[in-house]
Amino acid sequence: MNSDLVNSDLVSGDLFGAPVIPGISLLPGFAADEAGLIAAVDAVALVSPFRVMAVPSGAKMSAAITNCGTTGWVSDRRGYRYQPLDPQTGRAWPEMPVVLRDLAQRAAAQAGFADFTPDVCLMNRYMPGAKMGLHQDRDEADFAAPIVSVSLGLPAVFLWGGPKRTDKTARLPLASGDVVVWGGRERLYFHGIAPVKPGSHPISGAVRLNLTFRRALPSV
Ligand code: MD3
Ligand code: FE
Repeated sequence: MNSDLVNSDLVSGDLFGAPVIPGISLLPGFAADEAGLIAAVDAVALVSPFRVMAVPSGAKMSAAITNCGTTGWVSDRRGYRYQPLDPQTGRAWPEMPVVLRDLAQRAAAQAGFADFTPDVCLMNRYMPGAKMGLHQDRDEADFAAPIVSVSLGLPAVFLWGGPKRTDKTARLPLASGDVVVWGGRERLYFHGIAPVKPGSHPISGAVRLNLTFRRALPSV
């Protein structure tokens, strides 16, 4: 499935951002203010630093993560969950910066999700060689809400599978400033990130950042 996917298949099909593939909208370069967004990430990381988390097997993830918003995604030997306190600081996660929330809401609206109210932004930081294995995002309460993904810094190849782990994966290059909105049934598809290639980005240096805006807790 998806074996013939190319970048242009995902580009919004009309001026109003209606997706060609239901449930997915690629908005190339939508995150234009890379410097302002990276500065907002840096401010969050001053309060809740990026850290490498363990997964239930005991292995370490290869990307470092942090969160902002009213809750945050965490992983440890006990499993995956959202929790309101940063386990490393014992304090609330930092508030979601307005420039980040505003970007996510504008991207969601462009993709047809007018009332997206994210309560968390999960931030992934990849050094060259870091990757993310195929997985589903299913720790959120409401799969009807989309996930808005913002890529900054070094480019990466996004691996996009299907509803089953064994489904064939397509490769989609993601550049700094690209935004993808995932909704509909594709919201639960397997996906991952190929090892990030060495390189340097003028603002982030040898780092790729990915921000995913999510609705983790029930909205009612
Ligand atoms: C498709 N992050 O944090 S973002 C993750 O680039 C994650 O760091 C990757 O997968 C990254 O969970 C990919 C794009 C993305 C995020 C969530 C999705 C694609 C998705 C959820 C469902 C389907
Ligand atoms: Fe994911």
